[in-house]
Amino acid sequence: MFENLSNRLTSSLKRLTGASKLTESNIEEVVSEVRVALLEADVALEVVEGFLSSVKRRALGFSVAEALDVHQTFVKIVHEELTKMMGESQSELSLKAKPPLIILMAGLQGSGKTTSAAKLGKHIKDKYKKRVALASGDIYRPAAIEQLQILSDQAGLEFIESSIEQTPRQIAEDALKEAKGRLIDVLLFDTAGRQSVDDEMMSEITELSVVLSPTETLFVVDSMMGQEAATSAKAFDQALDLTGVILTKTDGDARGGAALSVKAITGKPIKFLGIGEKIDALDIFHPDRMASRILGMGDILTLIEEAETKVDKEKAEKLATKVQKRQKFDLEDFRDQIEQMKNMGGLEGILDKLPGAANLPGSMNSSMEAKKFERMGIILDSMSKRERQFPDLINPSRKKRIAAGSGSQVSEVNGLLKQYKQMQKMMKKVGRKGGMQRIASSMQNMGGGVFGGIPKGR
Ligand SMILES: Nc1nc2c(ncn2[C@@H]2O[C@H](COP(=O)(O)OP(=O)(O)O)[C@@H](O)[C@H]2O)c(=O)[nH]1
Ligand SMILES: [Mg+2]
Repeated sequence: MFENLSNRLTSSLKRLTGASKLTESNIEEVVSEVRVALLEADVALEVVEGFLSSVKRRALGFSVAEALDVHQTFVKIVHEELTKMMGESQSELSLKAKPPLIILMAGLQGSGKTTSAAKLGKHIKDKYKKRVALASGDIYRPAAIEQLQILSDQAGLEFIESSIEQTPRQIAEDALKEAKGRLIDVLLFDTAGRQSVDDEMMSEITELSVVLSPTETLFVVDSMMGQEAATSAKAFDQALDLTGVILTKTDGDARGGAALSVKAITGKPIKFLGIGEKIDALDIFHPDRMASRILGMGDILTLIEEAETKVDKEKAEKLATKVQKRQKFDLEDFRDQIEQMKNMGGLEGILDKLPGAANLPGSMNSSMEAKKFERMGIILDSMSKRERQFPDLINPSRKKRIAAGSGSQVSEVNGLLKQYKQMQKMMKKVGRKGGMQRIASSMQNMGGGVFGGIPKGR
């Protein structure tokens, strides 16, 4: 998300590099470029104007002495105002109510309600160690209930059955009873959507809201709708009193207008981002970190958290200790490393959060990268354990056998061994440094040339 905006903003702000002070005219010049950038990102006009007038007011208030580095000062102001625009602090779910606590999912058809219900359920189960159940009140869309059941199984959640013979109201009443009986902590209730906001849908979901009296009512909306997303959220909010928004499909949205408009227009915070189709493709929305990402500073904090939750910590620690002791880094370790990278969602998920990610060439094909890891795994599996422990054993005839066994070419086996050697060298170098640095650098190494263009921090 935000690639275009990020590029535009960083280049506009660079205009101030080297300026000796903030004046009405240089501020105006940058502000008018920022305005165009935001409008192109499809941020609502009223939001853009509000934002720019705060930025201008604050920038003009800086005296020369305070604004030692004009460019940095201005970036700081923009960062703070962007953060404010998206909701200031991160608003977690409130899970304190008496169980079963209800979360109601609302939104238009195809926005990602069903997918997000399962993602969110998994998040709550993993992070808060709660007993989570899913139930579906979507009796209109064919197989909507089955879809939720399948996702529920995938996520390892409980599922409360329902049937299209029932009314949504009956389903809600039954689900509530069943959740109590099964000692469920959190019940996520999925609902039907329509193509556009209409009275029937509104009265149905309002009725469900009365029956369920949810603690959280989350509006699920497709980020591709741009500022329209904020307008539809506002319509739902008037009927339902939303507690927050889940912005989906941000992985395919290069503009980001929705993320920037929702809070300002509805007053309701974005709580989560859908970042892909997979069950764990859900990010907690942090306005300040998002502002950093927009300004090309990268979102290292989220990256670290992901590394912490998704990488097998014990294995990572073991690996670090091993390398630290100047023992060896063999192909077994290399295989673990590749496995861990796959868990982190491959390069796609990582790249997006690194500083300067937006400046990467568009040709970066991350699904190709993911396939590359798959293939590397297969080649490594075709080696014997002994060969992985003692890579020097791998002579030309063994290479041929490994290539044949994994359905690859000898050149691919050579390529893998070369990458392993590079990684080994690098592991030795960074072995003593902190965990994150180690992970980040190993990833850079894995990506080979791909990462070459990323400027390191700022
Ligand atoms: N790429 C991507 N696809 C998503 C995301 N969230 C949902 N989808 C896809 O959007 C489609 C509609 O999702 P669904 O949950 O059925 O929407 P619903 O009609 O609101 O229940 C499905 O194909 C999902 O896989 C996301 O964050 N990223
Ligand atoms: Mg659905």
